[in-house]
Amino acid sequence: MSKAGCIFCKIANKEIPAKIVFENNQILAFEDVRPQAPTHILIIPKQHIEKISDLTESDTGMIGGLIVAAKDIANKQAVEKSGYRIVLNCNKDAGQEVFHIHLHLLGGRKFTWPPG
Ligand code: DGP
Repeated sequence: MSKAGCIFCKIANKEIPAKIVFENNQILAFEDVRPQAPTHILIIPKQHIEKISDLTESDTGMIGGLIVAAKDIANKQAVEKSGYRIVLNCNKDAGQEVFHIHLHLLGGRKFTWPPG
């Protein structure tokens, strides 16, 4: 389930600290250490999966759970009315730095489109 050396597995296992905003059996959400917006939360599965392109059919429920958790957290952080963005980077061209699947929940400012 966990991968040695993975920073997000270490956060999920409470081996290194993070500002946790939500947790259940499958999912952990915590503040991004380099926030790009007033609200910047990372939502991860506790199970180690490196990237979106590694998902299989059996991960459908888990991925859906990440999005529902993001919606609930957005409500709690009071950004649902102003709006928010959910970002999921896959691989190098998208800027994925940490190879453990994570949603970025970004809110509290206006975002541009197309993204950079
Ligand atoms: P990505 O580029 O999509 O792989 O985003 C990785 C994000 O993870 C980036 O916004 C910074 C954040 N991050 C990296 N290391 C840590 C950490 O140790 N703690 C926390 N809270 N966030 C981290």
